[in-house]
Amino acid sequence: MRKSLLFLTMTIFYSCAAIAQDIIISKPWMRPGIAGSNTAVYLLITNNGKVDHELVDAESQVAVITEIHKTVMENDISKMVRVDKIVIPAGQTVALQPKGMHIMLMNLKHDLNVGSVYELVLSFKGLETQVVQVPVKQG
Ligand SMILES: [Cu+2]
Repeated sequence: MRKSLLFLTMTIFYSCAAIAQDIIISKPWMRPGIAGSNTAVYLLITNNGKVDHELVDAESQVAVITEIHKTVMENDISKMVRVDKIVIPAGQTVALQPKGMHIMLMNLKHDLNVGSVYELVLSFKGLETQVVQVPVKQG
């Protein structure tokens, strides 16, 4: 009886640990920008889990509005479109990169200069939010 309880406790502990490590964010960076203008955050999202995960929200203190965007071609003109979520398939890495998906920071509250680092909070459906330190770099 006691043995099975211990086993159960350990099972719960290990499954929680596994979920917490499912999503790995790497290589975050963003372009510099001036107050009142827009800029974008780029990064890699790796899903080491066995189920698909979804990025559903992003927040930043440096911008009035933060949105998840993708870039689409329309009549040979590229334009940005807001999306509700980005699916990160199990075992895969999704790149947010220039000319592709990105986190859009709109109406910057102050200048973002090369060398500065700012927090970005990413929300994944059903997972803990992730706080990412994003350095400002020249693209
Ligand atoms: Cu955009």
